[in-house]
Amino acid sequence: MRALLINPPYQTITSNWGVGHQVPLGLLMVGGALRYAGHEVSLLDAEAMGLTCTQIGEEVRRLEPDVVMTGHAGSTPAHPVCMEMFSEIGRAWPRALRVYGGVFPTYHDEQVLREHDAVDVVVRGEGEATAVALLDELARGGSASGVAGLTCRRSDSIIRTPDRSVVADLDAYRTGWELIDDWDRYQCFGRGRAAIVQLSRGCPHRCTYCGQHAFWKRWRHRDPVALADEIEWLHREHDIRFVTLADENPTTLRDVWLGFLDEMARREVNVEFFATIRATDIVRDADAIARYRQGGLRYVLMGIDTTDPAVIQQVRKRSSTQDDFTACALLREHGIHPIIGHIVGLGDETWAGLRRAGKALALYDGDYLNAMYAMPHSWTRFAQEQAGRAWVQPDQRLWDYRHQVLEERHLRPWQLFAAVKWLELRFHLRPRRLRRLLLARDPARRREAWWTAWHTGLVWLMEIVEFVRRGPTAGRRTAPASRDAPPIPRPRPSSPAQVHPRWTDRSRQERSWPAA
Ligand code: B12
Ligand code: SF4
Repeated sequence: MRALLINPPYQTITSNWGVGHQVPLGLLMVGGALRYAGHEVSLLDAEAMGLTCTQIGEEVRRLEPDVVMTGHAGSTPAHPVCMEMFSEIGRAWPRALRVYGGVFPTYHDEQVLREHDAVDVVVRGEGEATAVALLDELARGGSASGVAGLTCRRSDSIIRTPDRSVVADLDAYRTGWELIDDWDRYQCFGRGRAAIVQLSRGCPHRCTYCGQHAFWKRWRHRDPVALADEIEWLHREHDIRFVTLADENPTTLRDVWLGFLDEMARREVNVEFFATIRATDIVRDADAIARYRQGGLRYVLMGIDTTDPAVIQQVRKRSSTQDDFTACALLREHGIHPIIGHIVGLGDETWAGLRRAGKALALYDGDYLNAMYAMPHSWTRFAQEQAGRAWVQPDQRLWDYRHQVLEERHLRPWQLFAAVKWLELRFHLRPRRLRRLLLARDPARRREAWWTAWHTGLVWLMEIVEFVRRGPTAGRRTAPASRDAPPIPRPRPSSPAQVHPRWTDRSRQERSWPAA
């Protein structure tokens, strides 16, 4: 079967002005599995190429695939543009089966099929095995309804086939790196070309606002040596210098985590890492933080989430302010940048509470602050607990952690927005932090810090511009009438952009991984 994977044209301020576009790992993993099973696969990264839906439709008509597949990392806010894109593809090339996967459609499968004729099949959960089974079945002349792990239409009804069990051996599948035709599109932190990989899937914790632990069902890990081989190969073949670990919780088993880092250190590959790690695990590994650094770990995002001990309890974070403080200090001492993830709106926000949070965050003395808003994703316990709270943001495109969605009793949306911007500014302009980063002795480090300061500043500014532009609609109160999903606004008109010419280069189909 000829499958076309499309990274949808979902654009964010954080990607366009901040960290940059990153490889669509979910699609690459599905694509690798399909290629390995003998299907012909191509990737169109419409996000990184800045394509419009009309241009995507034209490409699809030209390529005449049997199946078009999409899904996006920013799954909930990307949903409206995925639907707009599928509708356009339906008009341009109606013969292709349209398959949709990822977090949001997994939890809203029936609703998506009910509301959108443009979608034929929703793949629930992990995509590799289900996508292969689906295309194999279609190649045999069968139908989607005979394949486990998906939701589709049969006659006039929507059917959910039985759940598929999770992939037990993560090394059994390989990522379809050869689907990427221009690695220069993907860069991070001013370090050059960047990739994303997973050492593990899942998380043993149960924070109430997070749905990722349930999505992957249970924690599993790859062979650390096989992953180190793959990263070394990416560096050698594609000059990858920066790698993001997409794991929810890579440190779950200390031996596996340190085994991976030791393996990277032994190889002395010039690759640095970004990972999201719990403060409690950093404290657990206090005697081994030097090994984190030797393995190439450079940026650590810690979901500190709140500086209020009562809220830490309420969201079942299973950590403490002391852990958060100690973890930041440990990382800093070893030349690793602590990025503090702070969520606004988990509890009731007040001016006094936000002032206290600002002081506490400054005390932690992390290098960067990633301030986010609480999202009431329907599949989380947090959403159930907040069921009575009104939404100030019904536009699903803005359910992206960067916009307030839940109403605050004590603060109006513009007040909360101003407070968050103030929190970010105050944190990033601390003299101690500025001296440490921007005046670092090592010129390469200094350059990287200036790059990051510039891009962090741009995101900060562009978010203010966007808030002001949205004007009065920036925070309109709506009752939480439906817990299904917010209404989807009418698509915006498309803007012109170029189709990247190299995408038509079929020779890359011949490249394969691994080399050895
Ligand atoms: C790495 C990462 C990023 C990176 C890179 C994103 C990228 N281009 O890949 C960066 C930092 C850029 C980023 C940005 C954002 N991210 Co992000 N990100 C992650 C992270 C840490 C890992 C994602 C990942 O690669 N997972 C591994 C892959 C293999 O999983 P997957 O994509 O889900 O794919 C599997 C299945 O879902 C399924 N599947 C997926 N698509 C499809 C399609 C088909 C056809 C099929 C069959 C199957 C299928 O099969 C895949 C393999 O099993 C997760 C948190 C986490 N630990 O999960 C958040 C996460 C995905 N991000 C999230 C969000 C919201 C965003 C932003 C919108 C935030 C913002 N406002 O800027 C932006 C989106 C911008 C963008 N252009 O991507 C949310 C999504 C939540 C939701 N339900 O909507 C997550 C879950 C974090 C969270 N806090 O909840 N992100
Ligand atoms: S927030 Fe992090 S630690 Fe908590 S359940 Fe989600 S992935 Fe696990």
